[in-house]
Amino acid sequence: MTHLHPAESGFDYDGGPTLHGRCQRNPGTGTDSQLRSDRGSSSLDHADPEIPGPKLTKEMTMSMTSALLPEFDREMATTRRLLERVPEQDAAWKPHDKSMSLGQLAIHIGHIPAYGALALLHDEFDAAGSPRPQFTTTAALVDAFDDNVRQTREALAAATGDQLMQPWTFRSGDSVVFTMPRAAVLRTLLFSHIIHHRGQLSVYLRLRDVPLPSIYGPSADEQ
Ligand code: NI
Repeated sequence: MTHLHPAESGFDYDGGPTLHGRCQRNPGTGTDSQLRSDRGSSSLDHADPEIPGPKLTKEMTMSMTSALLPEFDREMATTRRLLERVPEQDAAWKPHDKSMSLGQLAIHIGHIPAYGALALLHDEFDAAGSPRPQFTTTAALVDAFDDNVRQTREALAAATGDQLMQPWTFRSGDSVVFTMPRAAVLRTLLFSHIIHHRGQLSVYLRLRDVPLPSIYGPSADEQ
């Protein structure tokens, strides 16, 4: 069953992003190693007139990434604690006919971290024809999540102010779903998105009698 986001122009962006999918590489950012080597010489003291928003000084950029990284690490660690408890035998279970199955929800959460690297290293992402990964095992789910987290953390640690303020587009073929500065994409498509679905997952797990870890505070099962 397809998981839709009607608020986003009826477009489903839950197909599961892949870092090697149908996205446009940002010619200005180059490879990961180029990103790191270019960082010191990246021009942060002048703004591209086509880029909206304030100029970012090097200090402002560092404060943005130094604020985002601890949040990223904490949220991903919490999310992982829920994903590793997904009971494989209940993968097809769903709380309502209109709901995603537990397996679909878990695999979607496992892929959301990939949006960070996609947002930072590419100009846009085209979800049309993007492969939809299927739940197989909990171990494979956690492995995919770890890989996506690692790649996004690397990109985030190397991010420059220019990158964070550049516009980024999510499209489905010819249809543009949204265009926002990369910093806003990280906030919505990565952080808010995964926290939203993690909340769903916590309810699914409770309904399957799986003991819950603490999330923002102690659960009924763990302090
Ligand atoms: Ni979603």
